[in-house]
Amino acid sequence: MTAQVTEPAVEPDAKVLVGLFATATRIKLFDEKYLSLMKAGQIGGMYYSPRGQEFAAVSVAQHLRPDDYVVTIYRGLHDQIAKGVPLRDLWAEYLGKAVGSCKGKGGPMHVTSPEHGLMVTTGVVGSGIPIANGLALSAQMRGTDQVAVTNFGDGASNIGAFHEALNLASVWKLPVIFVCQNNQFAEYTPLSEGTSVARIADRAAAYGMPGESVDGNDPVAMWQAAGRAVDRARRGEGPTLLEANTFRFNGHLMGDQQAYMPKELLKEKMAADPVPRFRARLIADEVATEAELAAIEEQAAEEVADAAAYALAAEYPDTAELDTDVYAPEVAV
Ligand SMILES: Cc1ncc(C[n+]2csc(CCOP(=O)(O)OP(=O)(O)O)c2C)c(N)n1
Repeated sequence: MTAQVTEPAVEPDAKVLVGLFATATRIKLFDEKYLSLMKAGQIGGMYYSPRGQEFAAVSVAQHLRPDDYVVTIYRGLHDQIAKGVPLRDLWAEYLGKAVGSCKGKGGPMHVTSPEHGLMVTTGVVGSGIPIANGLALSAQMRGTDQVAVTNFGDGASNIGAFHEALNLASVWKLPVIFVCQNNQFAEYTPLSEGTSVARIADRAAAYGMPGESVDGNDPVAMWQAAGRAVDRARRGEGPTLLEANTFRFNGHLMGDQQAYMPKELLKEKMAADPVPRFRARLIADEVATEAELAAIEEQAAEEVADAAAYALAAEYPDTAELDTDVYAPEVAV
């Protein structure tokens, strides 16, 4: 059984709601422009689109301070933007340019930006989860109230590192929020064929921590659940497993023909695209006007276009840089 949630829900104010929409819009437009340039053959490489999963990232990160930590995966653009990595740094890193967040040596699979708290992006499924424990342990040992969030997929919750990390985080009461962005597929395998439970949050009970399964496409429900988890961690009460139920619109990676995907399911999910749906909700609830949201979209589009142009015009790293920042300096013994 998943632990009961007893804390009352806090209602986000208009500033928070509009902020969530603005960040989700930046992610959506970045992703759409990136995909369009790939399709036009102007840029290459591997790309794992997070379209459809925006609020699983945005509604969590809204609770984080710049000095809090985030760990993410190859499908991490939404987590990176939500944590505050500037679009120019990101776009340049995705293209392997010298002005990228890792001087072009990380690429999309390894984006790191410690000054913004984006501590690591990993391509090895499940590997980021224990890293978040280490970050949280360092905060605990230094006596700060920083928290660490680790984002990963449903498939990663079947990896040994997930189970080991949840156990230890619970024993040591580490300030970690384990966010499983359950997009219903691990590569080409649907959840029911590879995972022993229907609700991944139920696994929390085995490790003596609260688990919440939330509609990850509902920005408010997600924001409320994340708030509870972040507050618990900051108060020193230990970790939470938060399952954000969501969906990915563009398959596993760019070029995936999605032959394994039931067409009707994809159609139904895309018709409920969380970003335009939230836009309509903000207008219907009179939180913002059509003109205000259109202005946000225009500004986001300009920012994305600027970052893309900046990255496309930038230089690749010089070969003389090949070994720089790769090896640790020798330590005298
Ligand atoms: C340890 C390891 N095993 C296998 C792979 C190959 N692989 C890459 S992504 C992926 C699926 C992971 O699915 P999930 O955790 O649900 O995340 P999603 O891609 O759906 O966001 C697999 C098996 C890998 N990168 N690392």
